[in-house]
Amino acid sequence: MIENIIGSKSKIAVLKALFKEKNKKSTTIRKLALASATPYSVTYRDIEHFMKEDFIKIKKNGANKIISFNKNHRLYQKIYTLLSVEEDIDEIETETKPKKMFKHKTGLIIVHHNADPDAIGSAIALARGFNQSNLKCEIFAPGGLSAQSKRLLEKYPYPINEKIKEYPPLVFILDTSSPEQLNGAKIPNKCKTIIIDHHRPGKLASTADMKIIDPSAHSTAVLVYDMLTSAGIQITAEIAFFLMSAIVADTGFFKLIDKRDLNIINKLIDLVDLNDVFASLSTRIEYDEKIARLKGMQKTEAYTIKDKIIVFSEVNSFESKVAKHMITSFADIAIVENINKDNIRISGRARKYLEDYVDLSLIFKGIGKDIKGNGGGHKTAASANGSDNNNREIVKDKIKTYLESALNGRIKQLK
Ligand SMILES: [Mn+2]
Repeated sequence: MIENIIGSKSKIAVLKALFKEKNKKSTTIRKLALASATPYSVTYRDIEHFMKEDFIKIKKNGANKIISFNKNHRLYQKIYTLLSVEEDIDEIETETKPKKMFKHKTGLIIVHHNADPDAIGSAIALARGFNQSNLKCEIFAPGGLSAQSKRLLEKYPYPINEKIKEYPPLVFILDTSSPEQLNGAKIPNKCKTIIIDHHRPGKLASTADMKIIDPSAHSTAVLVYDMLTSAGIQITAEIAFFLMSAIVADTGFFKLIDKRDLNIINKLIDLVDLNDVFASLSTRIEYDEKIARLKGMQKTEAYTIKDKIIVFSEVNSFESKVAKHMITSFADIAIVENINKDNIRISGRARKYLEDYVDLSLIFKGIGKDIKGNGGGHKTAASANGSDNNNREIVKDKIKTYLESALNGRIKQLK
């Protein structure tokens, strides 16, 4: 019975290794274990089994056991043919050389303006991966990089061009397909363009020569991962770092995650230290903004309407960021002014859950006129700019009155 000889995965692996070695004069169990990627003890057990079946012979040579086939075994030819044929197929499938994906030798990868970790991480992973298949790509970021993206490059530096002299014949567009996102960069018509993106198709999609556009993907990085692995490109630690950073960023630190993300994360996780990824992506606040936040806190005037906390404050810069910071830490509604000699800016923020009760855009439209300027925005985020800062008390009273009616309660100062 043939299954007596090749009845398990390990037996097949060991025999295949043995067939490979058969033209050599001798082999040992240790060598076979290595060649078949099978544990020594399992290899030993299988070899003993083959010996009992009289499929192989073992001679001792000092401490080593020398193994040879019993070519007279009635199944020898059958098994040899079977495993050698399969071996050829195996070799094709596990060929380590990456497939040549494009006939071109040079290409360009363009990313959208203020390139985020998904755009830049995908671009570098693609460039590094293509390099293994002999396509050299430069990266072009016509509208610069975001602060987070710059920090990714501290871990693995990579040259990013903010200007280029000439377009190569092959151009990849990553994480966007809208020309407006390319900061005025014009790709010549003669170039072949390939779009890899997870947003809804923009204008460039209609003229692209090839497009991998999948709005159901959470990041461009997962599309790049699929492209690289299907071409047999090896995912190095560097490629894994950039892809993982892109996935972490675009899933909001794993908040929005699907099976596809999880599968890829699972493949990447052994190659990356997630702490490095998190450290690179963590938000850092500039010194000037920290000072603005601190000053904003010191000048806070706090009120309550029932259980809601409303704060008014003033700063010299970063008024919208200070207001946002306040509603994420202690306030329900924050109104922050930025007063200069000849202009005034006011920023208002409310916690998201209040959008059914207040509409800051309404009140800010009105106060825009009081400060001789304009105002508007959304229900929970609005602003006004003007040139007249003499009506500040009127503005404050208007906001208070509006909030009393919107939140249906009396406003009281908190002391
Ligand atoms: Mn993205």
